Amino acid sequence: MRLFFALWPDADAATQLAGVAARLSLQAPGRLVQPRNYHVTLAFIGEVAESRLAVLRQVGGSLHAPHCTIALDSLEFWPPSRVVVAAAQETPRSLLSLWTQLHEATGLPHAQLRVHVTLARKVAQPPVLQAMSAISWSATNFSLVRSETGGVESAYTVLDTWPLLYEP
Ligand code: 2AM
Repeated sequence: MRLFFALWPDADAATQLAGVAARLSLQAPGRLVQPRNYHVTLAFIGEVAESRLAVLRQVGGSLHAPHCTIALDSLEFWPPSRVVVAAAQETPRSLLSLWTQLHEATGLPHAQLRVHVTLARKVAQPPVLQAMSAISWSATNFSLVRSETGGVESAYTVLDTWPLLYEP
């Protein structure tokens, strides 16, 4: 099974992101991601045996980070992965802490965290991108998610969700 840890924007932020995506003029084979699939990947685990699931659930449940506001404020084309993303120019400290904990606990290499939501995939030609106003939401939980590829778009199933701590 193919797994990753991620967080989902709330409904209002997803609607605003869909509005930004709708204004992209993409050429084939570029295609928009369905708004219900918008997410911020925290750690991509990849293909693992089902027997590893229990360990990953334990990892998720053992982590502690405060909740935070995510502000996506930069529309970007990333040629290597052929995606258009709404990215955050500033990474919330608590998300960086969660990302670091996740990578240490799972033994994943520490690349660099660039908080983003992918809005379009298979984008071959650099699209004209407008500046975007910040789209923010309060991230209060994160999830372990199963990804099933094979359809036009991956199907995601949330397997478990854990809270980010409220610290007034
Ligand atoms: P994304 O976060 O930039 O959109 C589930 O497949 C999610 O994990 C996708 O959203 C995807 O990119 C991210 N992902 C897929 N393959 C990856 C890889 N090899 N390394 C890092 N992230 C990956």
